[in-house]
Amino acid sequence: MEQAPIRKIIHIDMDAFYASIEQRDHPEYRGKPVAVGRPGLRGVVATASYEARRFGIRSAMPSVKAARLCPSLIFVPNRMEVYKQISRQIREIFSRYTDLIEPLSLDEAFLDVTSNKLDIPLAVDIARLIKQDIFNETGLTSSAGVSYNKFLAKIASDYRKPNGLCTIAPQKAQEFIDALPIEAFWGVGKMTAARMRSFSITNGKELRSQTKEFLTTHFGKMGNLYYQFARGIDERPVETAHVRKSVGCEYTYMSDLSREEAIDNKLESIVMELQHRLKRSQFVGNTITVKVKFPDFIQKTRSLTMNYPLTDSDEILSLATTLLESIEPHQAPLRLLGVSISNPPSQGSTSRWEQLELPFDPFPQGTKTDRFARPWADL
Ligand code: DCP
Ligand code: MG
Repeated sequence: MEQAPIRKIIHIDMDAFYASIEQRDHPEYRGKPVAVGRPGLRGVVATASYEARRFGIRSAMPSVKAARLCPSLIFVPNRMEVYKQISRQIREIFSRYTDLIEPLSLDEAFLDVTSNKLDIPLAVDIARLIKQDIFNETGLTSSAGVSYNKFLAKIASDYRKPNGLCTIAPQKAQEFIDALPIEAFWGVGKMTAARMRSFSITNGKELRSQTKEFLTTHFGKMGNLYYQFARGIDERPVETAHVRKSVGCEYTYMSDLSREEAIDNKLESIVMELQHRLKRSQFVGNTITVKVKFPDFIQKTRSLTMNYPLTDSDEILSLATTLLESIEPHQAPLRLLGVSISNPPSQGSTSRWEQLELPFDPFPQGTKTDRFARPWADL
C-alpha cells in the first residue's frame, strides 16, 4: 500500500484575544491586569491579559473570585463586534496562503499548507509570515504550532504562548508526546483526566503503554483515538467549515400527501426552490437524491449519479419524478418530500505533495500546563 504523504499543518491561536484587543485600543490598559467581562456577582471573566493570568485569573472564572485574586484588576466590557471584525481580518490573512482553513473559534484555526498558494516549502516559514501579517495589520500577537497533524499542531501552538512559534518535527514527536500531561490530549477534559489518573495514566508515555482493548473498554470510541494520539497518529483532515457537500430543499406537510399529489403538484415547486438555492450557493453536483418520510417516520431515499453536473431544472424534475415513483410503498401517504443535489464534480488533484521539511526545533523541557506561570519577562 502506498504510504500517505506527510501533511503540513499549522494551528494559529491569538494570544489573550479579547484582552489584547482591549489593550491595543486602550493604551492605558497596556502592561496591566485586564479581564474582559462584567465585574460583580453575576459577572464571569471571558479572558484575561497575561498580566492578570500571573495572579491566577482564568477564562470562565467568576468575576468576584478574579477581583479577590487581583484587587487592581481592570474589568473591561465585551465588544463582540470588534472581536468578530478582527476574526474576519485574520481569516483573510490565512486565505492568502491556503484555502484549507478550519476555524475552531473566532481566534483559532487549523491550516493545511501541504500545498499552498505561494509554493512555500517550509510550513514554519508560512507560520512566521502569518504571524507577521497578523501583527502588522492588527497590532496583535498570535501563537503558531507547526506539525504533521492537527493534534500536534495544536499542542505546539500552545507550547510557547504568547507570541510563540513551535514546530514538532516527525522525528521528535514521540518524545514530545510521551512527556505531555494527560490533560493535553485532545478530547481529555477534566472528567476523563480524572479517570485516566485513577488508572495511573498521567502522561503520554503511560497512555502509550495501555492496550487498545483497555482504552476502548474504559473510554469507548475515544479510546481508539487516545491510542492513536499516544503514537502521534491523527488522520483527521483540516475541514473547511463552508465546503458544501450538498444543497437540498425539503418540506414537511401539515397533512399527509398522496403520491399523485406529490408528483403532480409539489415536486415542481421543490425543484424550483432547489434550483434557486443551487444558483445562490453556486453549487453543482452530479448526484440527485429524493427523500420521503412516511407518517410512521420511516425515511427512504433514492439517488442517481450522472457523469456530469445536474444543472438543468427540467432534467432535475424529470429525474426526481422517476426516483420518487420508484419508492415503495406507493399507496402510503408522505409527510415529507425533499430533493437534493450532491457530489460536486472533482476538481482534479492540484495538490503537490512533497516531503515535509520541518526544521529541527529543539524544545525545552516542560509542559503546557505551566505556560501561565511563565514570567512576564519571557514575553
Ligand atoms: N473565551 C470566552 N470564554 C471562555 C474562553 C474563551 O469568552 N471560557 C473567549 C475569550 C478569548 C477567546 O474566546 O479571548 C479565545 O479563547 P482562547 O481559549 O484562545 O483564549 P485567549 O485567546 O484569550 O488566550 P490564549 O492566549 O490562551 O489563547
Ligand atoms: Mg487564543
